[in-house]
Amino acid sequence: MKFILKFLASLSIFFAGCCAYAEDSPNIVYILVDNWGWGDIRIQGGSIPTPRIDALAGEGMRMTNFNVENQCVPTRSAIMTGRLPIRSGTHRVTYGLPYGMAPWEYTLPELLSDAGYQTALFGKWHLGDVEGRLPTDQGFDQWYGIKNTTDEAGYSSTPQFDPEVVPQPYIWQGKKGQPSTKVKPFDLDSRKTIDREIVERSEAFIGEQAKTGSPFFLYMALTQIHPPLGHNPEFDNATGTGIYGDIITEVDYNVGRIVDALNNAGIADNTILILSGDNGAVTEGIGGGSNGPWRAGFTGYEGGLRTVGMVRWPNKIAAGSVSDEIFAALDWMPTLANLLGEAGRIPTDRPIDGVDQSAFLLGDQEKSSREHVLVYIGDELFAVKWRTFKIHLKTIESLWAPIQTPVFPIVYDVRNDPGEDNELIKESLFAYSWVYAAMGKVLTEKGASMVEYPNIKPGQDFEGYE
Ligand SMILES: [Ca+2]
Ligand SMILES: [Ca+2]
Repeated sequence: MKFILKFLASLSIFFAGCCAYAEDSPNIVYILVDNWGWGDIRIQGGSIPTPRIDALAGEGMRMTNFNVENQCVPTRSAIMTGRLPIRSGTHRVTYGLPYGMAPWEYTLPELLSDAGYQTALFGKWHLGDVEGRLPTDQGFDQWYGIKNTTDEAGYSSTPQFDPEVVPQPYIWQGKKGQPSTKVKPFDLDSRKTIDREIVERSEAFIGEQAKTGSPFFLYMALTQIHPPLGHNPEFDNATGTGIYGDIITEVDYNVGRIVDALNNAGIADNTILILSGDNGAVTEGIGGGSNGPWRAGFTGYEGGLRTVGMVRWPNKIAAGSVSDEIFAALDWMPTLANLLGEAGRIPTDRPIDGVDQSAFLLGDQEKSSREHVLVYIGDELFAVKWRTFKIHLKTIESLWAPIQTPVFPIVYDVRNDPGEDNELIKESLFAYSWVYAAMGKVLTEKGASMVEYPNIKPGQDFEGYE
């Protein structure tokens, strides 16, 4: 009897410590589409039909002012950590140099694992390519996909490629506690089918987890629409508009398959489903890609930071809602932790730049909890978005253009001037210069925080602040 009581007591401690919210814990599915422009979906003016994505948008909140970082790496680290990428040394894409998140960073999948979730990444990681910095070192129970950029699929197609200098890129897989292993070369052939493999693995994971009943986090990071352009042969000439239309059609189909998988498993109502891009569309040289009304992708203009963003949580987040409030990729980590009742797990020994948007998503608060976005390109601060204004300290017109620095920062009202061409400082003869002071407050606060907590350098072995 004594033994049984002791056993029961230890069980209750186990449940209290590990899975206090397990019964009500919603699953989380994050579908990330690469290089997706704000205007690449029909419901936001896209030229290619995207019926599944448009329908999904109608079942939750569509965010028309969803802001990401400027490139693949920083947006992914922002989602994972809730921290400005400049702080974690993940502010730009690098090739062949040490990079990625230090193991010390506390990631969303680590937080969810600690809260009793099963976690999986299928797709592109791009946050570190050495043992110790792989997905299974940063909170994922399992992964399948590519360590670095999708650009690597093109390496072996260049005639001078030398695998003695740069190893042939591979598709990898791994489980927590074990070294990741090679699956097959990542080249122009496997590039065409990797997204289908990502979707099939995601479907299987959803089905298995639904049966076990334990909550899960699925991070499905598609490789589309990133160059080199290639798609599943099933979508050859899907729209008659060229390869970009075929790829958009494939993305819409793949999103639809995940929506169906959640429905078929009977868990759609208990799943927070997030769909977003990671930076704006490439519009030059690839025959497609639309940033909608926003100016110039991969720059400090709105086309470089505003992308597709939507979230569905049936009966919790109002279906069919559309919001132009500022929301950032940085906000997901603290927001999800709060929605789950796990805010106590958010680290307090480091700055977290994401804000809790749970009240805003649940409709308890009309306004977003965020008023500004810092726009970095690499390690340089290009602009600050504040309320409806955008203040440019530096500008570039495209990824390949030179950087220009105005004497007085350029100010636009992006709500009334989405194309950012009506410069308010000159037009108003400095009447709008008070907006500089609003920016100054934000920058003073962030600057002080970066003095107290110095930014981690790319690839640095970092073990914590004193
Ligand atoms: Ca990208
Ligand atoms: Ca970690």
